[in-house]
Amino acid sequence: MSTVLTQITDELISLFDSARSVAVLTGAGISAESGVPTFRGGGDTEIWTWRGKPITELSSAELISADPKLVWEWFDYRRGMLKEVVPNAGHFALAQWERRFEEFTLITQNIDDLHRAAGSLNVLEVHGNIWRARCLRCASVFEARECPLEENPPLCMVCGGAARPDVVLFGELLPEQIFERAEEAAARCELFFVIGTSAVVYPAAGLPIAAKQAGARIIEVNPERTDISFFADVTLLGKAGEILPQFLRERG
Ligand code: BV8
Ligand code: ZN
Repeated sequence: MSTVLTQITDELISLFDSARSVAVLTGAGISAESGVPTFRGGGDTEIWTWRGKPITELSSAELISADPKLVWEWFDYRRGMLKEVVPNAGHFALAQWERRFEEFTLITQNIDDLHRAAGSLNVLEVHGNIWRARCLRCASVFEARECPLEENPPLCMVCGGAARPDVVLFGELLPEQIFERAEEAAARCELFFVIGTSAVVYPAAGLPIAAKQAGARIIEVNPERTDISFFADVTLLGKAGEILPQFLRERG
């Protein structure tokens, strides 16, 4: 049965201090305090829609084959929103955590590049990155930072072929090696933090379950309970930007 807390306890701090191997899974919630809209603003409110289409349709394998131009317009709209945002205290805390543990793996579902911008190095982007494009002909991956897009679709720098966003769409497989490393980290860690995710999108949402089965303690950070709260060891009800830095506070 999960312990629900609204602030960190000394017991949690000593668990944190004595850990050797830590893994973290983040979702849209960690970028909320940077002004990035989440997909489900929490609870079961309406899923994010654009031009009347839900994200599960806009970011789908079906639509990229049917109308790649519209998919690029959708991602260019989101790139426009991301252009001005900067990481928040939650992102910066995790960048500091990385230097604290013998073994630390940051697994993110976010495509917003904010963990890297905050200085995190070992980041597994299981759903890709919105600032990269991948060629449909030669599969080259390249940075595509111009926003708005100069041409739709952007053309491959290697072969001139049409490119697509280097993100994982619904109905598409995750990058194999990256997800394998995420599964390994979940199976090896002593502490598995689940931060700012509703944990409904698979297979990423299966990682906390795998970690629990491998004996890890599950610590959730979210202003709301989620689908994993029932098996988390601790649920810290609050905002990532306010809670995560507390783990680094001066020890008495
Ligand atoms: C696949 C990139 C094989 C693009 C994304 C098993 C069961 C059911 C369905 C499936 C299943 N297996 C596969 C599926 C289908 C599907 C799926 O899971 N569907 C869901 C909707 C049920 N999965 C897939 O399609 C995956 N591929 O399985 O391939 C296959 C192939 C063919 C057919 C079948 C299977 C691919 C999934 C990846 C899709 N791409 N992103 C883009 O961004 O547009 S997913 C995208 O949505 C995000 O990356 C993320 O993963 C998800 C959104 O979730 P969250 O990040 O958690 O955001 P959300 O808004 O929901 O929650 C935010 C939370 O933060 C809330 O709890 C809130 O309270 C909290 N919060 C708010 N403020 C704060 C905060 N927390 C802390 N601090 C705050 N300040
Ligand atoms: Zn190419």
